[in-house]
Amino acid sequence: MGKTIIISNRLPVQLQISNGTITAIPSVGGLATGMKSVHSGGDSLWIGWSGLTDEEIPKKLAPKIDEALAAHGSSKVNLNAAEVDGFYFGFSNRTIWPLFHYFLEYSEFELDSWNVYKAVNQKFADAILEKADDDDTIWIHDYQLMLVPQMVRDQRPNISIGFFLHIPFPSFEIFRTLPWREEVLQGLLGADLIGFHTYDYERHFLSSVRRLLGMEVSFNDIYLDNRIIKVDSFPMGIDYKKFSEAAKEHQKNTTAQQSDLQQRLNSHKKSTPDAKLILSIDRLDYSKGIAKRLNAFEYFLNKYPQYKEKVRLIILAVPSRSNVPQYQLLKKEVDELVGRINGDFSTVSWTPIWYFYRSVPFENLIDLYTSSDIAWLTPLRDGMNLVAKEYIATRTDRTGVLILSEMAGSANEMNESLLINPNNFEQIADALYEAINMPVAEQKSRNAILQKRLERYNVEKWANDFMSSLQAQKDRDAANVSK
Ligand code: ADQ
Repeated sequence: MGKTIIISNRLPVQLQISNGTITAIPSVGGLATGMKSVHSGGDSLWIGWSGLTDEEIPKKLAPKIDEALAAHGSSKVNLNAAEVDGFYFGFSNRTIWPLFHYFLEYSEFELDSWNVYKAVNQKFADAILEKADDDDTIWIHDYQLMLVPQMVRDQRPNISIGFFLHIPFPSFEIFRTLPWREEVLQGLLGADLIGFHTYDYERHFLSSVRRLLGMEVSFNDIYLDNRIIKVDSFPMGIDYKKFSEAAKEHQKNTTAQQSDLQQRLNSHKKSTPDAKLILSIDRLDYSKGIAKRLNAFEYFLNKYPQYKEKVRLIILAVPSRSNVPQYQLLKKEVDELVGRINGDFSTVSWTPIWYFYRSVPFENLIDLYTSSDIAWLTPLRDGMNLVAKEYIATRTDRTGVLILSEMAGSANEMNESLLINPNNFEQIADALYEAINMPVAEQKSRNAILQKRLERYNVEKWANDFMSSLQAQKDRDAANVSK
């Protein structure tokens, strides 16, 4: 049994350089946590970009960086500023991201950035090939690396390769507009197993394979001349225990131990006992529907004016991809909307929206989840949306209402939440009304079911299911060859 090689755009560690010393800090993100059961001990390696361009790494420190990463089972792919620009900010985030989230009008089809994407994918493939043995298992992640599976397959025809897409795969009618659609599909088909969050994404992908490449597809198998590729859905979970235990600990905090944020949230609740806190947390991304959500909130305040001075919307937006013009425009739009709505509705004792544009530490995330009566997530498209799952996991007394867009992958597994169409303001305003007035017993019975499901299908199970399925695929191939 060989080793496992995981490959993603970014490594699960962050490098910090100060005064000539280097520290590698493990990331706490969902993927890094999820892969813990796969990426542990000495039998796995994670390959990815370190987050620093060649220009940012002082030459004499380069060997030390490699050592620091190796201590975390990681190895870096070197990228210069021009490569990051064309591959990451260019093709990945100006072409694929908008297209796969159905923002066709934002999608740029630039030959130059496509060429950089190809070249950088080859760099990632070369990094794998340099480290991989034939009996290794390779797990490639996400939309930045869709050509890597075939690039590896070309050199190592028998190696086991899995690919997982973290974002939606769009319907054929959208996907077909991509000038390099066949190349992208062929790149993915280098894998033995291709995983998506939902059955719909899987179906869209199979339909594109059939219609654009004319390949034989049966159920969820794609037949090539010499091998069979399996396509399946693996809905990603969260580290349930981490969130629920942090919430339990958090509730034990004495006032002195509480963070400034927790104290403020609590004092707000004490001063206005029938007040409701509505929370939304996302990266600042147009796919998350933040601007529409603000407009819908204004609509709600006008439709149900009795909740003025009673509800407060907390918007926590993490800065993201601020080099891409669409993200800069969105930032401006959200800033202006928050300013206008607060200007129109505020009173001396009430500001309807608290808006934070930053990333917050884990403790504060828990403060927000545990203090909010309602989580309100309205993505226009979202591969999965882990925030919805994290909110439910922290509700240890089972109170709290989740209002979730039906366009999020997680909506498939969270039917007990209030599902809404993010474009339907009437329905959203009514869902907010329903959430505010939902009896506690009903909140608890809905959340009990959700929690049970999330606890069971946690992120570790997700990673293990994917790996077992890849192993089964390898065994099936071996059996076919020996026939
Ligand atoms: P994202 O688009 O980043 O992920 P999401 O799944 O919601 O979206 O994950 C965001 C993560 O960031 C959550 O774990 C959340 O706790 C954290 N986070 C958000 N705001 C934060 C803040 N201000 N401070 C600190 N932490 C914050 C992509 C896809 C998703 C898919 C995931 C996983 O777009 O659809 O669910 O990958 O596959």
